[in-house]
Amino acid sequence: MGKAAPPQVGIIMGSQSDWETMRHAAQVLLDLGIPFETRVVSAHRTPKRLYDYAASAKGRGLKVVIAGAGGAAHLPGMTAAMTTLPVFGVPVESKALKGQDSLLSIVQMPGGIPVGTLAIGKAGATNAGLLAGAVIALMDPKVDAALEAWRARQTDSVAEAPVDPDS
Ligand code: RP5
Repeated sequence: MGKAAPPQVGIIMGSQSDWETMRHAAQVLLDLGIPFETRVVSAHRTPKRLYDYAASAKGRGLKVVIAGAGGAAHLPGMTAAMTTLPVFGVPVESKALKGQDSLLSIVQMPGGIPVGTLAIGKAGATNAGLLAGAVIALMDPKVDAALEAWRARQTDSVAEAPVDPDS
């Protein structure tokens, strides 16, 4: 059996509870045939794990990091502080403030340390996967074709007129 391809995208999240959201980024990468890894890395509960992950990401061959977190969501920003890889931040919907806290924590980065911030929740995770795919597609024609096909399937799936769900 051949060796598995090394991951090109790292999907990290602050907690196991974020996986329900972040799995939508993983699904897009699976659809596009991009090898990726998933890790729970908390800026607050496992700061050393975060340091080690971010500091080693580029050297290990990752091209993009997708970081999802909720509440006081420091994970994407702290990751971006320690790597020059593109970092896409996904605000996870929090219970108390519906993810507005997550969004504001992630989006308001100081100039010089960029995080590409997505929408709150599933849409943001899906789009983070697509943006990571778009970055990899610049270097990989197979992924480019898969991304074009993904978008074409989506277009084809949109009905011309609404259907009554009861019929
Ligand atoms: C953040 O706190 C995580 O990213 C998560 O969204 C939130 C809640 O974490 P749990 O208490 O569910 O582990 O660090």
